[in-house]
Amino acid sequence: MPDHKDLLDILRQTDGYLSGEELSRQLGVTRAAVWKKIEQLRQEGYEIDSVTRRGYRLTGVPDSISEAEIRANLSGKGTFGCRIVSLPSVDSTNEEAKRQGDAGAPHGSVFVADEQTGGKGRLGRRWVSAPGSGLWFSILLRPDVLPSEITGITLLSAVAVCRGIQSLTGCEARIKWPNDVVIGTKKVCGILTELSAEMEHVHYLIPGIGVNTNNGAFPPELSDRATSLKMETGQDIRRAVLLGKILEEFEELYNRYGVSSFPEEYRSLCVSLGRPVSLQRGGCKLTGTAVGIAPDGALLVRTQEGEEIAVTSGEVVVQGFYGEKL
Ligand code: BT5
Repeated sequence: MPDHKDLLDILRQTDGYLSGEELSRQLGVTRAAVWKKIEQLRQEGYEIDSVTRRGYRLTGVPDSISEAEIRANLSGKGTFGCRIVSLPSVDSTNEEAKRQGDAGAPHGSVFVADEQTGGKGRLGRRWVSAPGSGLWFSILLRPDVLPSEITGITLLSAVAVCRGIQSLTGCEARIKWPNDVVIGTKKVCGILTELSAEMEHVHYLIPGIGVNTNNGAFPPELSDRATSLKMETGQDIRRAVLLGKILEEFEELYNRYGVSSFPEEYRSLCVSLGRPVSLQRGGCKLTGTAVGIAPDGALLVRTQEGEEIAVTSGEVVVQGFYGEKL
């Protein structure tokens, strides 16, 4: 039997038609075996044109997140994606990354799923992850740092997502501090970073990234605040291509900044800066203006009373976004 991936690779690398005979020669198998694999690929959604006496030609690729499709779209040096685990359904790709992280999976492993039955946001919130509608993935990192030194990773991941979206779709994705990627005033992506550590040592770190790609609609409670790349561009998005672009950007940024710092670009992409904001602190509501991002990633807010405070966690409402009031 020819390897599925080998056949697909040959078809991908060929512009015109390739005869069954040529394929069977290159793969070292019978023409009947080639035909069987072609049928299998068609069933997986690949469009393969066949013309008598000319042979086969790849004319369409499905929105598949199979390992083969993801590998075909990886362009980085190979650390991120050294191991790819692609699942049809999982509770949460972060949970899968933790399970495999505990079992020794290497730095740079990527876990991706078509559907999450228990997709998670921060603080126990739910992340809507319907089958096929988005790119849900987690990256396992094993940096040699203290738990206090990982303050840059969520911010760096957000920049990688913005760059990946921009390069694939041309959409100007921006960041709502700390972990939301937005297009216009709606959320297209959320990031949840989780950690396994002792006081003196990080075992592993998992940025989990969810990008809405092909959703046509959202549940009513999200319709004011959520959007998808398809809703913004009108185009069908191939998740494997988007994943390849995000991982390429992630690799470049990670090699430069590690987990403790983040690119200056974060500040120029951050829509929270310069806008009126409100937040809860010590049981009270504070309003003010977001004026900066500290080196440790905290949001600096000048309150109405003129005091400057550093916000390290929690929800910050930004005027004009998600249909929320200050
Ligand atoms: C986040 O939390 O935004 C982090 C989301 C991380 C999801 C990824 S997917 C891969 C990996 N595996 C996981 O299980 N999680 C990660 P937070 O800032 O707490 O925002 C959660 C809020 O966003 C919810 O309370 C909803 O209001 C909203 N929300 C839920 N699903 C959404 C969606 N698909 N698109 C936009 N907004 C959504």
